[in-house]
This record gives sequence, structure tokens and C-alpha cells, in this order.
Amino acid sequence: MTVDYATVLDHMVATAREAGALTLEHFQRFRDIEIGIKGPGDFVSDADRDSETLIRERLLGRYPWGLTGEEFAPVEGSDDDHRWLVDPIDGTTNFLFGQHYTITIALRRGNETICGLVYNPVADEMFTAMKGEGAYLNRVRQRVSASTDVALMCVGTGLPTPNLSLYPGAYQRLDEIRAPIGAVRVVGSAANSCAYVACGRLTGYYEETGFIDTAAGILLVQEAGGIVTDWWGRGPEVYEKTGTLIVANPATHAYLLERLRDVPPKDPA
Ligand code: 2AM
Ligand code: CA
Repeated sequence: MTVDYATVLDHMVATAREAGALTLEHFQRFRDIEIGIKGPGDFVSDADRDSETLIRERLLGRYPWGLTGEEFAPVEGSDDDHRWLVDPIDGTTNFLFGQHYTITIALRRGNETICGLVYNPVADEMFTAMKGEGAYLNRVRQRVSASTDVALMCVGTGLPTPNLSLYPGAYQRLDEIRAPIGAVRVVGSAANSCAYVACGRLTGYYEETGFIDTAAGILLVQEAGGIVTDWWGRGPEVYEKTGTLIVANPATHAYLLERLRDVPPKDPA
């Protein structure tokens, strides 16, 4: 089957914009939570489900491939090669507090990501990549930061919470990482964090997160000249299963690898 991936990516972009408009309607009502009109769980899950339902209808209506999303059971497709990965809202905690979130969609063919997008509806920023064709923000080509100066590194990560405290010692490690560098930022969406690395707003990012959240972002960073491994320098055969990621420009990758490699390794189940 011959697929015109540029047309597929256009369709992904149109779909993400639609889902963006839909989720923004929910998002703008976030202060209903504090007066008890909706509970936080319902607020996020209603928006998540509406968004994923729309994305499924649009993508599968035109390309009946397999699809794995965060909200509903996976569906099997008409061919064994292609599969959609969909996170209808990445950064649900940000969403809950009225801060920037993203929608991310990746198209996989076998073990490769062919097309990916990360869309921030609040800022109207559309990050897109096709394998071998570069990374773009609102149609403008992007490169990772060229900086090699440790004092100018800006590193993104997530803060462990009761739900996310998979690695004990994360705060202490963050303190050590933080000491000599310019800044640490918590963007709050794994997909957006990768997009920020691709366009040079972060020089690097590390977290333990899900592959559905980061598949498109990883392609963006690779297409922007960045390096992607797990915390021990291993490749996709490991990080796609564990979600333990470093994505960075070359200098920040070396810096983070040096500081994370003593953590006891996480191996695929
Ligand atoms: P989500 O908003 O789709 O849940 C925040 O640090 C980042 O980690 C977000 O991208 C968030 O995605 C992701 N995340 C939150 N809980 C997670 C979990 N239990 N496993 C993997 N990733 C998670
Ligand atoms: Ca999600």
C-alpha cells in the first residue's frame, strides 16, 4: 500500500486543531472546579474522552489503521504495519489548573514513527515532523539549541507526585542536576517538553513517562538534530517500553547522561 505521508500529516494537523478547539471549550471553564460545579476527575476525563473520540473518528474515518489512545481500549486496523498513537490531552494536571497542555498524535509504521505532531491549543503552536523531513513549528523549520555551555543549559523534567514517584530520590537528583546549570523548568506535558527541546526553549528534558505521550516529540527532537536515549544511553528498543527518557541537544545529553547513569537501571518488563 502506497501512502502519501504529507497528506496524512495535513489530516493529522486538521484533526488536532479540531480537538484543540473542543478541549479549549472545557479548559476555559477550569474555575468551575473550585466552586464545585464539577469535580477535578470529571473535568479532565470529560475533556479527555471528548478529545479522543473526535480524534478517533477523524483519523479512523480516513485511515482505518490500528489505534492506541490513552482513554479507550486499542483498536486493531486493516493492516499490520500502521498504528496511530494518540494522547488527547497531555499534561492533564496543567489542564486542570488552566495551564498549557497539548494534544499529540504519532503515526507508527512497524517500529518507526513516520509522522508526529504536538499541538498546544492555548498558544496555537503546531509542532510537526516527518521522518527525514525536519521538525517544524507553525511551518517554520526548527533546530535544537547549539549551546554547549553548562551555565546556559535549561533542563525540563517532571516533579514526582504520589502518582509519579516511580524513582525514589528524584528531588535529590534534581538538586544535583540543577546546581551548575542555568535553569530547570517543569513544562507539565511530556509532549510539549520534547517540542520545547526541538525548538531550543529547553536544551534538554528527562523524565519517566509513557511512549504514547512522547512518540511524536521524540521524532521532533531527532529531526531537529537532538539525541534521544534512556537514562543509561540505551536506544528505542528499551525506552519505547520503559518511557525512561533523555531528549536533548548533544551537550545537555552528555551532561544528563553523566548524572543519571548511576540510577539503578530500569529494564523492559
Ligand atoms: P498525562 O497528562 O497524559 O497524564 C507530566 O510530568 C507528564 O507525565 C505528562 O505528560 C503526563 O501525561 C505524564 N504522566 C502522568 N502520569 C503518568 C504516569 N503514571 N505514567 C506515565 N506518564 C505519566
Ligand atoms: Ca493524557
